[in-house]
Amino acid sequence: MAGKPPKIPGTPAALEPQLAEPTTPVDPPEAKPDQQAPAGVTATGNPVDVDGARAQSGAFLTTAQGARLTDTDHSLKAGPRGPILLQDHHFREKITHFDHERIPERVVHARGAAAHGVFKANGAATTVTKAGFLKKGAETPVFVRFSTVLGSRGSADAVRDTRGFATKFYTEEGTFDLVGNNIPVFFIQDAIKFPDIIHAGKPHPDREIPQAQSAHDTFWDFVSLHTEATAHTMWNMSDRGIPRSYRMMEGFGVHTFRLINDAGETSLVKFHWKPRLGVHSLVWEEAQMINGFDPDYHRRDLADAIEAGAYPEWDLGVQVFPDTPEQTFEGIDLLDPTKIVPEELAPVQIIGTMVLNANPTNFFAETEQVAFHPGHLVSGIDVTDDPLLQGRLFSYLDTQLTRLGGPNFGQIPINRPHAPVNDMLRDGFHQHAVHKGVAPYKPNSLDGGCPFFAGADEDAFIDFPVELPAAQKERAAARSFDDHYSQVRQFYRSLSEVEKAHVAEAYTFELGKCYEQTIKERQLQILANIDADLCATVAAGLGLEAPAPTIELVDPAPSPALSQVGKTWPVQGRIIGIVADDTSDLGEVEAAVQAIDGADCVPLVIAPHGGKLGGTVPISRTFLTARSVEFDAVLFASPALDPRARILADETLRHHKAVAAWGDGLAMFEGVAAPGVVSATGPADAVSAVLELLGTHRVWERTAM
Ligand code: HDE
Repeated sequence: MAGKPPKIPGTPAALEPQLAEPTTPVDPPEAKPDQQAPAGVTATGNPVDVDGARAQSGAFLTTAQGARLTDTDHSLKAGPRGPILLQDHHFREKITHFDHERIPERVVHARGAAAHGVFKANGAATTVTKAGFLKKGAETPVFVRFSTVLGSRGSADAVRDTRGFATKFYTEEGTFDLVGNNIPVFFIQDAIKFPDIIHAGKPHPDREIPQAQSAHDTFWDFVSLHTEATAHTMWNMSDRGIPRSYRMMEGFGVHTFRLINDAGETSLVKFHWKPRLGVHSLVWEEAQMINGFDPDYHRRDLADAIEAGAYPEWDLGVQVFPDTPEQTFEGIDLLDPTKIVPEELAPVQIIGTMVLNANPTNFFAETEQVAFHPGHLVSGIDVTDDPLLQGRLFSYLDTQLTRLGGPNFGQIPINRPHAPVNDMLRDGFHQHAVHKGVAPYKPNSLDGGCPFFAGADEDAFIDFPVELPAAQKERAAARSFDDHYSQVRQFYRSLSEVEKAHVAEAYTFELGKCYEQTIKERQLQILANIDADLCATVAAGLGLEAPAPTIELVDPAPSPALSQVGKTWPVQGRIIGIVADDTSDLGEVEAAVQAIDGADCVPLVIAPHGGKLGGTVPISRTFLTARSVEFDAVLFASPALDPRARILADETLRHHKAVAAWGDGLAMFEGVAAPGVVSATGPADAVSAVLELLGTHRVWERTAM
């Protein structure tokens, strides 16, 4: 058996080794029946794939050199109570490897979760790009990593922050990375300011607090002095900053890209991911509570949904603009990454769909070691001169050299292209390939002149020969980058009343956490230049005067697509709690469980104790382990015999979640007449009412209780 190692059953396609291994792998010896790995279950109760990639391969524990071991629990000592001997190679190898298990976390986007999937093109993009993976019916394996930006690797998921949305397409023409965010604008217009915004957002350098938050003086100091951050900050303060789930987020390429079609014609485009489940958010108090009760909330949600077969899906779309010398559209500078083009002006045209259908097998190997780069482009997709994108094209490889310990991280399984690689890059730390030949240079005659150049008709990536205007060297930005307010006003005024209220609360909360009066006042001035009502509400909350605007406020047409409220969406995968106790009618509780399950939602029975209700209905949570924030809606089949059930009901009401009760449970809401509080005739009625309410995500008409 030479070259390619055998496929391990159950290995996702993305993990299949693509490069020849340095040595020919040898199958482990056949295990004796009593040495088989035990059949197991995962944390969520599904069977562990013991024979596949999840298993420890082979029957015997060995050293890294393959020597079989009889003991790994005792170090080699001079007698049972004596000192450890330096000759204990196994001890030193085990501890040394452990000592070096951690690698530096990402300088930003350190906290993330990822999944494998597949992207299927519908062919609509072929008029604008020759990229093979966007041709009709093409199916491409993908790996997607979602992340927060500011927090460290162990920080909580539901913080107020931007979310990364990075997708690796393993295309046949090389890897294409779409390294985007869930917010379509960025804080800065030039990459040289990235260290400034990140230093301002990260914890204070003296005490290293606060972790994973923007509610502190250095962040607001910077953004109040640096008004080009106003648009992104507004998006952060909106509900977009606290997504309900990675599955319910939009994704944006942010920059404008240039596409090239078969005829050599170019278009400018912005990429959008549209989640099939809609865009939904948490409410702020709920998010804060989640960070205590379940800091892994988003990570767990993604993995559980995929494990349960509720595969999240996104449509990929593009806004297409003519590639004119000005690179503007309807007066909007397409090279300014703090601006959007409203969807009403340029509709998002869907070019394919992505489904995430497999969890990573090993977090470190895949989620931690994956390396994205906006410069990973394929034939038919090129960059523009957006000064933020230009700087990013330098930064990613640079940071990965340190983070992944040298220049060969492209050989790590998750980073290996699925297209053949023939790159003449040689040697370096962690070189895994055993390259053949004597002439890793071009031109050569000793290796027969190999490898050869590809022509344009062989899917070669060709930098598009963009004509550059005559210019002089200078440190400057285009004048069109100077408008920092009008689109922010448009965003705010396109929101529904409830979303506007959330924005005002978020600014009031964050500025209320600042100590410096001047920072608050400076930020209020910025709000005055966006909207008088918003400024007045925040000023009142801070106990300060609302200043008058310093600019003339223009009124762009609202863009309804910016609001996430007012539509109905599929409810698959939503989590519905059922509060019951030993006095509840078990048949009815079971009927509720089945009705919820039948709607592809997740029923979780909450009871005073663990085990089974009446010996038959499995209990998922007790009043000790449950908290309202875990559920999208709650049903009550029993009254609040325990004060914690009362708290559950109160929080559910306060967070605008649907609730329903029947039978004895009706006692929970006696005298409460509010929208989304359903007095049902029985479990079927309760479940169908709650499912309908969930279609709009939350009962926003109910004022906070
Ligand atoms: Fe990044 N960014 N970024 N960024 N970015 C990184 O690369 C950087 C920006 C984004 O899940 C780093 O490998 C600069 C915009 C995502 O692994 C680093 C600038 C957008 C991820 C880096 C930006 C992003 C990163 C850190 C200003 C949305 C996580 C670790 C010019 C379009 C990818 C790494 C993952 C990660 C630099 C701005 C998205 C340091 C210099 C704008 C989703 O290279």
